[in-house]
Amino acid sequence: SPSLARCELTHVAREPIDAARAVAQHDDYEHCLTDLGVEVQSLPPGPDLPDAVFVEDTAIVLDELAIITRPGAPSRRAETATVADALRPYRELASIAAPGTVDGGDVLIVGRRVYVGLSSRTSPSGVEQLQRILAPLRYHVTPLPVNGCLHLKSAVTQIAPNTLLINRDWVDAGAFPNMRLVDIDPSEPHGANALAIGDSVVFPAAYPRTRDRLEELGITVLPVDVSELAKAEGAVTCCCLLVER
Ligand code: CIR
Repeated sequence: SPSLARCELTHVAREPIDAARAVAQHDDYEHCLTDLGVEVQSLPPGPDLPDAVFVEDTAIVLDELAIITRPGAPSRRAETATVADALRPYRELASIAAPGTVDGGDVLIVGRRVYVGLSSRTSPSGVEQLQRILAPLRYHVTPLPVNGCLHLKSAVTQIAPNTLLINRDWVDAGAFPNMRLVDIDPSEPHGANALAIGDSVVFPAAYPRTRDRLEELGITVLPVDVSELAKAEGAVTCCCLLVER
């Protein structure tokens, strides 16, 4: 959105955002996905929806269906209509109803397990609705407290089979007893948000020390400069919804 500079902010201080630079960075991000063999379908900019670029928060896409969320920030609720239209050709749609709220950034799917962050954006009613929608599909929904960051996926994301990248200050590592955990470098607290596509991981260029840790494990890391989007409290998972076909 050309109004990105008016985005919601919760845990980071407002800094000037260069909208043109943000657009250029987003273009590079799209090219990175295209190079990985992803077919990118871009949605039109939302002039009055400052946070519209963060499409991840508006839907949860599973093999069986997509769930249109009800974002926790009222300023973001109108974002869902365009995303629902875009997903309808690919998935049956379910949705989260008032008063529940869910931001997709709070939803981490690992196999049949769906971890849901109880952040300032996602409410217990939203979690219950997810449980009701997903239990018949044999997904197990686990709510988790998150502290100090915007979303669960600010604190933990999947980077390889059975492997999570985590900032233990923001989420309890004990919630993932059977997974291999890779810690972010302590100097890069926002470094836990990585976007795994196939065998590669799209990752912010701003976190080289955490990147080194991933590469030491043999993971292919594709760095992208998302500095302007980071000023809007976004990172790499939040700018796309992955739909497997
Ligand atoms: C917000 O506060 O909603 C946006 N400024 C940032 C959302 C980032 N979303 C995400 O990481 N899933």
